[in-house]
Amino acid sequence: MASEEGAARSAVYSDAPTIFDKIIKKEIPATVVYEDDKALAFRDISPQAPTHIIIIPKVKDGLTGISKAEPRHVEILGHLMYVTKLVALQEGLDQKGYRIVINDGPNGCQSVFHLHIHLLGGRQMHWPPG
Ligand code: DGP
Repeated sequence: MASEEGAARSAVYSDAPTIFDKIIKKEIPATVVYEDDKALAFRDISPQAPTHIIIIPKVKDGLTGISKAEPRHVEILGHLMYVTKLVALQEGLDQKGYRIVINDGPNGCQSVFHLHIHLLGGRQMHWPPG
């Protein structure tokens, strides 16, 4: 079993601050590739592709995962999608393409309960995904 899958299986759902809050507050290091007033993008610590970037909202506001989205989150969700496109362009992924992923819950392999978009690129992706 991949370590990410093991982490997701043992993850306990919580609305408590996560490791991503420490990255937002610069309490732990991360390789940040994009930042604005609402969003932060940084390289995944356990990359699953040559380019693997995590895009998050700086304010979680209850958005522990996409399944918790409410009407008030529509604007930030749209912003995060647009930021993902900007980061893909910045990373030179736009010519050959890329994949974006949002894991949700145990079956979705979510291990960090702060909504995040995975941007994966730099290799051929396969379908169906694992
Ligand atoms: P998910 O399984 O969808 O919840 O993805 C969480 C991702 O977060 C996973 O791919 C690894 C990444 N991650 C976890 N902790 C850290 C960290 O401390 N730093 C960085 N850069 N990434 C992390």
